[in-house]
Amino acid sequence: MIRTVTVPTTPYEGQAPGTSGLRKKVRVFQQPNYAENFIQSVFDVVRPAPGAVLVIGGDGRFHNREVIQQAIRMAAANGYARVLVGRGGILSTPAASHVIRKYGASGGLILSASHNPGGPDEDFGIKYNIANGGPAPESVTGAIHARTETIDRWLTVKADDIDLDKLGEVRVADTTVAILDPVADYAELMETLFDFDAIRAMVSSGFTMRFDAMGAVTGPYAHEILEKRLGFEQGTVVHGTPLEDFGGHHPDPNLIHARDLYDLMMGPDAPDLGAASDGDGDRNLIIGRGRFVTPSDSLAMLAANIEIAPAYRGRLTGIARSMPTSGAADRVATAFGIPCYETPTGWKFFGNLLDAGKATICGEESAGTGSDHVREKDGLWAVLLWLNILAVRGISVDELAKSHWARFGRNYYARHDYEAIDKTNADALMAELKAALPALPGKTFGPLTVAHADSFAYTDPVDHSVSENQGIRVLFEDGSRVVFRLSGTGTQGATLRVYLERYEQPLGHLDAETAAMLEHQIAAADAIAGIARHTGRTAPDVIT
Ligand code: G16
Repeated sequence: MIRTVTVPTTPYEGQAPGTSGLRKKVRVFQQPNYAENFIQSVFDVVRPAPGAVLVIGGDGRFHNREVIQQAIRMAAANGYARVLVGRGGILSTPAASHVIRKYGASGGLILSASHNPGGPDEDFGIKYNIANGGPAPESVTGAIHARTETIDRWLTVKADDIDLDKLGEVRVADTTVAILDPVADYAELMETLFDFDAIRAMVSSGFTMRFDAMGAVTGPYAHEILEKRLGFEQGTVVHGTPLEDFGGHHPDPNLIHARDLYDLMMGPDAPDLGAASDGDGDRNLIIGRGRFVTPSDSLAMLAANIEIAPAYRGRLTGIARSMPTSGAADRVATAFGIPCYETPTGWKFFGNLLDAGKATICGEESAGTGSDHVREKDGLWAVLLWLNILAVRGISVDELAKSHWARFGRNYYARHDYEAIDKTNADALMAELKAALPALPGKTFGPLTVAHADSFAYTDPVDHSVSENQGIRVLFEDGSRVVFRLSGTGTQGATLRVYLERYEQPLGHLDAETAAMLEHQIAAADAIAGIARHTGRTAPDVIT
């Protein structure tokens, strides 16, 4: 059955070409043909071969089920032999990545707007992952984007909605649709990576934790793995039922949106470990009793200890981090004599490095950490690796952080976000900044002198593709830096992110206040970019 397209706008309008997925308000997605245009554009670009398998799942947010039913009919009309769907339409992003790999699927549709809020007036999203389980690379997302601009029809079959809550197989036209347990394959994979016995022993000797699933997709995974398999007492997992609106919260595991967890961890009743994950389960937050660990530090600390976990013994070939992520991981790589790759922001840039065995662990400042076990960042995986390390080393998070800094030094780090600013002003700020780069070296800002300033470009070491304009870096002579980028994931106006970093030697001030340590970098960032002048804002909305 062929449907003619009537939607006047192209789905991607307003999003940069190459953005991994489509992310818009639910109301936008509810327009007739809107999601269908995007899904058909994906199918037109990837052209499923005979026998092809497609995975479909999402984070359970509002509008998930409607789009899944439509996507199943469209997959049938586009010739997929088999479609694998998580029960209830649920699959966390890392679980979807694993299912794609395990069952040899040609790709998958993941329905999520990640950490953005959900509900009728909030956000929705769809992204396509390729056969390696990872986000589609820019060559594919660019082709999908181009196709959305010319598409004039989409294909579907006439079939009723199927029961998404019943495990088993049904036929939709000539396609077999299998409803899978969304947790089972993922939980089994985790058991092969980590020393569950060591963690169980630590739990039975009194180690406690709180895991905040934030009303989002990781609830069922965390109940099964942490409470059922590892023996943490019931109630360890809070907000563990995926809700269409995430209980009205913003499922972003940071110090603003996971404030309750932070307060608990800083108070007298703190358990040994506090952790949280986001809407689709790929991000993580780690807080020890009285000790918050930045995502950049978490990457470095996990990398330095990853060989403790059984599946990684003798296997750390390299580390990869996104450019705005702090250089803490680089110190570990240097000490271990292995490479550390600096990629643009976006998990898709890690795919080639992981496929080629050049990197074993990857991470980003935006609270994503993962390894070559799947091709997405993985929130629960990071929590389990922390647990495995703490269980074997027999120390607390705070002790581990302090011993890490005493060995490698500490990268003080903060990100300042200016949210929902006018897009024209944001573009003007970035354009002016870029034009000013050549004149910056040698200039001084308080005690800081600019050593180097550029617009970050990346050449993929595997396929040699080049990605330009990936953020502005200003490096100072003392080794500190500021980085400026516009977010690619916001759905309202523009979000300016300013990343601030300063390194302190092992014998320096290792336990100082971050804001005080970054005082000069903060002042320099405003002076260099004219943030207040362009945005009218004198302070960031969010500091992480
Ligand atoms: C997505 C990507 C991440 C990336 C983040 C950047 O995260 O998957 O790899 O770090 O966007 O966000 P922004 O452009 O807003 O800084 P997620 O968790 O939203 O899928």
